[in-house]
Amino acid sequence: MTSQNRIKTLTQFIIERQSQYPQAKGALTRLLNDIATAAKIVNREINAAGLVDILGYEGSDNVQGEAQKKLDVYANEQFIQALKVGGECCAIASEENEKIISFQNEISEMGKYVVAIDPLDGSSNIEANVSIGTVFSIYRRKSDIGGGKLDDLLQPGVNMVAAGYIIYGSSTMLVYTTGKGVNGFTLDPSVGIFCLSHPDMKYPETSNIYSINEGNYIFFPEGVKQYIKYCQESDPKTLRPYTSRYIGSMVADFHRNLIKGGIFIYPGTTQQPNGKLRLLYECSPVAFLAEQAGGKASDGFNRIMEIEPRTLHQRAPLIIGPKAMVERVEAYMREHSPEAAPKV
Ligand code: P6P
Repeated sequence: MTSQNRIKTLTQFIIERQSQYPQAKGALTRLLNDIATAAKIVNREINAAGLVDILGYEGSDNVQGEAQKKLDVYANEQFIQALKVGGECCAIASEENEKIISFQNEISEMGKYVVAIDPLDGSSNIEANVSIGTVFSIYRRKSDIGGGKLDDLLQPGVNMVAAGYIIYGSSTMLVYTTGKGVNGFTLDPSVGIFCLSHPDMKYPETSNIYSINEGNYIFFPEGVKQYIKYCQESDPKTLRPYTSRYIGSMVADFHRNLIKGGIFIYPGTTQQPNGKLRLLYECSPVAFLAEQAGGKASDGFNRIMEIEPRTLHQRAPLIIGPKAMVERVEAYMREHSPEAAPKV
């Protein structure tokens, strides 16, 4: 096998990249590997879910008031456990937990990082066998000793050290960035190793996919309605009418649009002015990835990564994709829906 097509594993890649940070001592490397380990365990259960009685409801509700599926609970437990024993993380914010989980054991209290995570996004699709995902973001702690604090988690996206997602689909992939580009790794389930399959991921130059739940059309701001009309006009030189693709699983929609090109919009509506998606562990991590892939992420008026979170489960409108597509939506929002600008 010649060197140029030798398989590069996630572990090899992370260690190689660590050498680009002179001050790095391996903590982030170990943290990313802890996340990858938990992802492999969750992946195994998701693939087995159809076989054993793990589908259905755990019987409890999470902080969102959503009935928790067993896999939601299982995934949350796996990531929390992996990060707790890994010792590099001193606190977690999870979609499944109302408050932060602060690790008080003597190893984790020395952890330099905190993690915000949606352990299983899109879980309402589990029974339909639609791709679902884990989304995570990593920050340096601000506090200096002891278990992590709420303030360690309430940081804007520009402070992020790393972000990524795992998509559990026809194949399982881990896609992440540490601020030097986006790289995708596909799991070889026969040996349980993530292998580099999508180096240096970038949005395609031209894109013609738009992803939005048009069932909410009547609740959209006028600026979004005008943009949908723009997508549906016929103009072959700008590849319109665009193709509508929306699967109701953000990780799957985001991943497809990153690879094929396309914009994903979950706007604020008259019913939910801040939209549905959570800033800390959904919008900010994919915003970091989008920017690193040459794209843009906005709430319609502001850069997602500059929004200062006030609360752990705060929502934000999300318009994310190739820069030109996002900027067109922002122009429509400024012209037709200035009143929708989030009150900072
Ligand atoms: P709607 C899944 O529940 C989720 O949080 C995202 O993964 C997805 O993009 C969105 O909600 C779908 O929401 O209102 O279109 O069903």
